[in-house]
Amino acid sequence: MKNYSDRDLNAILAYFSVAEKEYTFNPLTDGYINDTFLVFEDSAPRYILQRVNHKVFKNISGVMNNINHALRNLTAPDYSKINLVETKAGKEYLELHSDSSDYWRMMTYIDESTAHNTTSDPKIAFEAGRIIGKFHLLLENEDAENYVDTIPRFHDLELRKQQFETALTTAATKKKEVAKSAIDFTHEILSVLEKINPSAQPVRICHNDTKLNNILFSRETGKALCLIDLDTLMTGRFLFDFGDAVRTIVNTAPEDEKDHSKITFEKELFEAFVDGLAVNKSMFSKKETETMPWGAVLMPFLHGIRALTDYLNGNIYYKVAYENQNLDRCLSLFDFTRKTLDEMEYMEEVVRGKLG
Ligand code: GN1
Ligand code: MG
Repeated sequence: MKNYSDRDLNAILAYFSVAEKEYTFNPLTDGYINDTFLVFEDSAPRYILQRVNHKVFKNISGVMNNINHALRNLTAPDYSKINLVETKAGKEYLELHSDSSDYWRMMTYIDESTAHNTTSDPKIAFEAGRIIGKFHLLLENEDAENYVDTIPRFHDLELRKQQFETALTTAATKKKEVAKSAIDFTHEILSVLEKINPSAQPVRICHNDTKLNNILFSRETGKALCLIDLDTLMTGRFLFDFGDAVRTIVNTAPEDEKDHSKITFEKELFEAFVDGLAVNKSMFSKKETETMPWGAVLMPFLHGIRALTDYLNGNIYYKVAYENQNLDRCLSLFDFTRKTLDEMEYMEEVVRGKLG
């Protein structure tokens, strides 16, 4: 990411409706797409400031429209509300044009909150399930017409397959050799997953990136508070949110773990997560509970094929810290895909028992 000084960032903040003073900033570097900063006022964290990646999110007003619509509903005694901070001109985001176009937005920070990249604690897995269910319950009656498809076909396997195949035709032979096992695995799993048809599932307003570290928890009580990173909030199918949660909660290793012996499918965490979902189980239709476990295979695979495609394309989509990071992420995601596929029957039984 570009290096921003506190002075640069204070100049950005001056466009927003906040008290004019000297703020300090901490970059949050876990995301792969946007540039994110925690904003401190008198040494206390107060806001999140983000520069939105315009190459990925081409329709920023669509993204902000979706967030705005959802935030009106995403509030309850057991769901913390996030507020957008408007610009002084009364807009939800700031558009700056110099050498390139820059888009910035700001929101309130939830006090005394924390996030986890991974967990081995079933209480955290339960809370994650509970808050994801709550998020869906709060958005259940939303009119899909009000939401813009900001990244069309985001979790569409057919699209990701086409992009992968295009990348194969242009990638250097050397790269294809290095990635051979990943390429072979892709062909193998595509033939398995082509049988599932998410479009037959009911449409819901989904978060579409329900990684564990997109959930805020209270430092004090350990309860889940709300979901953050609402950029990909748009229509989807519940199995997407189920699968992204499983891949980051049930596996105790980070998503780019190179030592695959550390990548595990932890049944205790899976069951705790599904118990958390069961708090709002009346929301799920039979059709959804039947195919939900496939989400746990589909999502790590989709992220894996996307990372592989980006590796073959020369790392043009995700931020990478080193040349082969996308390939390492892909191999790790594929390893977990294999592990969830091995647990399909088990997952079906648990989901049927707890949500059916
Ligand atoms: C990207 O930047 P971040 O972490 O919010 C990606 C997600 C992936 C994630 C990591 C718009 O999200 O789909 O889950 O990396 N978001 C987009 O795997 O591509
Ligand atoms: Mg995201």
